[in-house]
Amino acid sequence: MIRTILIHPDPRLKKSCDPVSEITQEVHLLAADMLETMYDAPGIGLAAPQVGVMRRVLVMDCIKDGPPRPMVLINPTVVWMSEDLTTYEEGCLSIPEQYAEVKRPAEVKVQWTALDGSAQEEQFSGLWATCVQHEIDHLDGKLFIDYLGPLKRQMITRKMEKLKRERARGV
Ligand code: K1U
Ligand code: ZN
Repeated sequence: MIRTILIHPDPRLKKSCDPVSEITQEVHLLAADMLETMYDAPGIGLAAPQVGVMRRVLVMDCIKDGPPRPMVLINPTVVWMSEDLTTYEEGCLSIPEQYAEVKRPAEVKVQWTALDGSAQEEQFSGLWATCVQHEIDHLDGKLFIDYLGPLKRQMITRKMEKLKRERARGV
């Protein structure tokens, strides 16, 4: 089922999420819905708070060409980050059609729990590293615009407020 993606500003996008304590059928359904929602958008990642669920779950697939690699990360934590940084022009499904350069560690090692309950660890680089950090930020109530200066952040927030007013009026 495709879920509705929350648009900034929304208080749920500013809150830190709670860890998943047990991988229930509900978590399996959430992950399946999040992947469907992400591919439909389309996007390369999605975090549970973006669909209004305040749990530490994210999905991503940064494969551009070739067979898809849908990933579900439960309770992800960054256990190592590279000193070298990389800049990427990021977007966000909760901030449609707005893009800005964000500087982040070029490589990160992440540990998480998979849907089958197994412990996982992987070192990400390139777009995968940028995406996983963007999604973990969502789980901590942080958006990519929080890395920008106050003027640019305010300008984007005003555009999103206008977009939400228009959508509410059915424009
Ligand atoms: O979390 C999100 O809002 C999803 C976001 C992830 C992301 C994008 C860019 C850098 C870091 C993280 C998106 O997927 S925005 C859409 C997007 O980037 C895209 C859409 C279609 C094809 C390729 C990329
Ligand atoms: Zn986002």
